[in-house]
Amino acid sequence: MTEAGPGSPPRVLLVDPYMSRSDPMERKFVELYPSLGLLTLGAYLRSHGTQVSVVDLTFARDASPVGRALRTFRPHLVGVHTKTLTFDRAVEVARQARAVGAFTVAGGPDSASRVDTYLDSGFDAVVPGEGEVALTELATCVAMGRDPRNVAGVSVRREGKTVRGPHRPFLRDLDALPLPAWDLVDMDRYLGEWQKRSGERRAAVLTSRGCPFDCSWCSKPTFGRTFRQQSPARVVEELVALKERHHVDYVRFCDDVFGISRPWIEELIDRILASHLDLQFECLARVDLLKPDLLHRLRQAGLVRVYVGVESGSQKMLDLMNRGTKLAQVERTAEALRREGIRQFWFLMLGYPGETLEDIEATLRLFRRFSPEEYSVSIAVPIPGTRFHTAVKDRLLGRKSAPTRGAGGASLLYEAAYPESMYRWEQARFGLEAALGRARGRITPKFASQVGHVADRIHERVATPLLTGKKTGPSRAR
Ligand code: B12
Ligand code: SF4
Repeated sequence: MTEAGPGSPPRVLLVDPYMSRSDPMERKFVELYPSLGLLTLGAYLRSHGTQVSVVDLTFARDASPVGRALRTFRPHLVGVHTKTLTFDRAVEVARQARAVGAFTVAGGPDSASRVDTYLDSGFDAVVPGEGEVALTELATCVAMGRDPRNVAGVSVRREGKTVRGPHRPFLRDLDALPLPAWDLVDMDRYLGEWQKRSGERRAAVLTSRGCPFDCSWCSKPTFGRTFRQQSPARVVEELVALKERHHVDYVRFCDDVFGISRPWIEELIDRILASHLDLQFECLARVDLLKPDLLHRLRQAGLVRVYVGVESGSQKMLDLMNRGTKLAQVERTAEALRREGIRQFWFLMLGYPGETLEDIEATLRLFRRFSPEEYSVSIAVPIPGTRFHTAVKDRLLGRKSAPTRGAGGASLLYEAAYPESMYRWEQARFGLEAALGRARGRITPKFASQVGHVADRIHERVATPLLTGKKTGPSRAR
């Protein structure tokens, strides 16, 4: 292991193994931002006297920058950010790092939900929760040559068994975290890519950690059901820094749910307006929180696009998912968004247990009625650790999850009410509805109605009997 002398600071190399070039679908669909987890870890480590370098493979042609950094920076510890999609590359980075004597640590959503797999695959340790303090302590411990097994929040292997360090409490005060270390990655490259794609210089900002809601299919391995947020003043400080240092003019708020507290969001709006930042922004929010008067104020502050988890047009399904939202709230929000001219991106889900073809029809009707500008309709993925997974674990099909969001790509992973081909067909029907919605103004309403009518007949008379062996009820009114 590379030893640190007394007084010489630990050297930590952080790696994001995500490579946007490796998959053409990814390049098309994934919006590129540097990992906020790594930028915050980097900033925190530095503020505690650690030397930090980051290898971000997002734009790399191959993984050779890792080897170069190992040779020139000679880290004591190599920390790898993990997502399911990048598992193989993460393991390869760990192999290279261990070969030069560095201690290897995995952190981030994938390793948080399968600690043993990462330890089995050659990592020396996993930090399954919040990383800032745990990694800082671990780096010092490793650089001093001490045994890391007692560092809180760290899991290691001893004699073939996983040893979990003591429990590490979550950070209480997110305002105490330094600003993300944007200088550790190639921000100009990210912003330049955005400028080419959309004309804006876009950056990601996180104002809170965790989510207090409890949807049955949602996996929250890192922050669980905790909820902590920065003060509105601290958020604006970050926005100002992005504007001044990187000329950012568009922000994606990456919170699981943006603006959970009404007084908080009102204060943030006041501060954004008072600081004359002239930024546009987008966020992900819940229909029960997006009241029309709030949306009006958010638009004045710069909100131009919202991701909303509509999920289903059937109240029965929303209740089964423990979503905690009402169809009336979906309708109210969709109308208000349209009135305000804010783009809406709907997340919809098919195949959740209990869903019938009638429920899918209800979702399609809702979709047709509001015609959101953007949408994704995915097949429900039972993620280990969720109530949904527990409910279907005897019916799992033994396939691997495809962890993409892209074109609703994930396969059917459990024995649902209908075969996967039926859900694929339903996805195609949403695609047709979306295309008809987009063509509005260019084709006559009569033509759109005729096309829809033909598609409905095919659905009722051909597709449903063929794919499910069942007949559907009477056709829907268009
Ligand atoms: C914002 C976001 C995005 C943004 C920005 C991504 C980015 N570059 O960071 C966009 C929209 C681009 C995106 C894309 C994707 N995302 Co995303 N995304 C999120 C989201 C909502 C927040 C991530 C975030 O910033 N968190 C805040 C930071 C502070 O937390 P963190 O990253 O977890 O880091 C902390 C700890 O995990 C730990 N930690 C993290 N890394 C490391 C490393 C070490 C060594 C250590 C010790 C600790 C440590 O310490 C950090 C600080 O406490 C999460 C959901 C969530 N709540 O986490 C999903 C999530 C991370 N995304 C997910 C997925 C699947 C994707 C995509 C693969 C989807 C796709 N194909 O279209 C792509 C991959 C793109 C990429 N560059 O990696 C999944 C990952 C699931 C999995 N097991 O892999 C998540 C968990 C959502 C979900 N539940 O499905 N995403
Ligand atoms: S789906 Fe969204 S609102 Fe529901 S628990 Fe997960 S993060 Fe929270």
